[in-house]
Amino acid sequence: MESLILHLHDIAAVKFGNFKLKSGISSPIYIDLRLTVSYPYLLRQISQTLVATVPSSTRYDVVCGVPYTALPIATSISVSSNVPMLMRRKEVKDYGTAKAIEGAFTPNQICLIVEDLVTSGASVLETAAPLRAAGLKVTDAVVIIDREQGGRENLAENGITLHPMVKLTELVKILKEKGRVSEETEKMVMKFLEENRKVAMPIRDAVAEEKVRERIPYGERAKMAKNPTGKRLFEIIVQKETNLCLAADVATAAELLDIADKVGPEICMLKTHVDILPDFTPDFGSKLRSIANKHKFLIFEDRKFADIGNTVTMQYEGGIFHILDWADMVNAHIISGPGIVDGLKLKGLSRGRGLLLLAEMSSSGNLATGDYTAAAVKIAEDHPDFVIGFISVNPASWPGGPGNPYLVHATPGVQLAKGGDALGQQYNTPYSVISDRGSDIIIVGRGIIKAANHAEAAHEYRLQGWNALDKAAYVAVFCGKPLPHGTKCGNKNLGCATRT
Ligand code: S5P
Repeated sequence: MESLILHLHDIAAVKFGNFKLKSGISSPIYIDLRLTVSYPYLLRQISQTLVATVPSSTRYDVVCGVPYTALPIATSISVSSNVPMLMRRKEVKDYGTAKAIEGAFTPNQICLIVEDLVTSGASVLETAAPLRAAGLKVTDAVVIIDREQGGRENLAENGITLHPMVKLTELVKILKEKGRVSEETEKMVMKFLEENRKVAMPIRDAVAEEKVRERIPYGERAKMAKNPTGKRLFEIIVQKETNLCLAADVATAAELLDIADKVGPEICMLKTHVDILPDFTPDFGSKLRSIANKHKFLIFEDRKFADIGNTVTMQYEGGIFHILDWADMVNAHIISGPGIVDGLKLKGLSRGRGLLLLAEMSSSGNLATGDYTAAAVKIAEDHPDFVIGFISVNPASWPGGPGNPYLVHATPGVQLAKGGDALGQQYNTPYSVISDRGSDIIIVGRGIIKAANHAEAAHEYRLQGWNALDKAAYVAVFCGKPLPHGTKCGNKNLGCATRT
């Protein structure tokens, strides 16, 4: 390993000086392992050392490199160890086969992730997510250099053991011992690493974190809900152990009903845009209702009403869609003022329907921020019998936090990796939405719709959304009684072996 490190220094893959990092901070050390592709002997040496770094007790059937730097390294491991390789696409194609993972594999095979440099572990997680969604098991990752900035801990939290070939502090020590860097440089680098040990960890606003942590279990919130649909939603989340809503944005009603039946067991809610279905027929509502009853999920027509109270009463009840007859809940903008809630309530309340208010939006440059969001909260709290919650994006950041516990938060713009589309949509991960941003429900559209296997993809999102819940805060739901913070609940989805 020592000779390998000296080689990396020889080719300037590890450099000392004063470098400006992507994050804006100045670093006395710079690592660029992309250079290794120009040195076949080095690539071979790296792959052999990496294979030896993984404990012999660790089993894996395939390897997958984190794009792009680790791709040639994974290829070299694959060729020299005769282990098949998979490739993860960074950009999933929106057409053709739309596969996130290229290569041949069978479900439940174990995939070892190969990475060049780990800081927070985020890129390893971004590669693990689509592998897991495709049915592979990801339990271990091997990396050339661990910067020791929280990556090991972050990955462990996500069920991945990190095997570093060398830690950055060890690497610097070796270079110092071999006379490649001065004592002064060594000290400077060590000081820099110490000071920046936590920079790459997600930094949460302490107040927001506290508010999220104080969240009350869904079971308790069901009891507080003043609207029957809101109550039922919390109950379904608890009973089915899912906080996933499918945004069923598909081409036809036939396709929608088919997906609803397949994905039904995984979701608490199914969201429709009924006006995009060219084959809509008057019996669509009753057909979807019977699937919803069979799998126990609620139907949310994402109608985004925005007009004055009188107009929305007609839009809700009439036209060709008769939304009021089949949708458990709808949503509305508050741009026209509180009269819109009164109008929808006039029709929906006696039928036990509920309403979500758009307090924030996921698209870039949207205007639902600050005072507008605060106004949505006020209107919701003025109508506790009808408004069941919000479409929101970051309720933990609101001045009052996520607010009244009987109100639910459902968040769109969710995919396994952060990013966006070409038309302004912005994506956050299930973990970030539920754990950092304090939401309750993840709304996932293309992340599931574009997957080769809808049910499998939905299952992966369900696990990610559910596991992101603050475990200690939710134990009471499952154990039937409040338990102290940090006590295990016995729920298998929350990582406990037996029910207590
Ligand atoms: O702010 C919003 C509000 C909604 S309801 N941003 C959104 O994306 N939505 C809806 O969520 C949107 O209409 C779509 O149906 C879904 C997101 O789909 P995806 O394919 O981007 O996951």
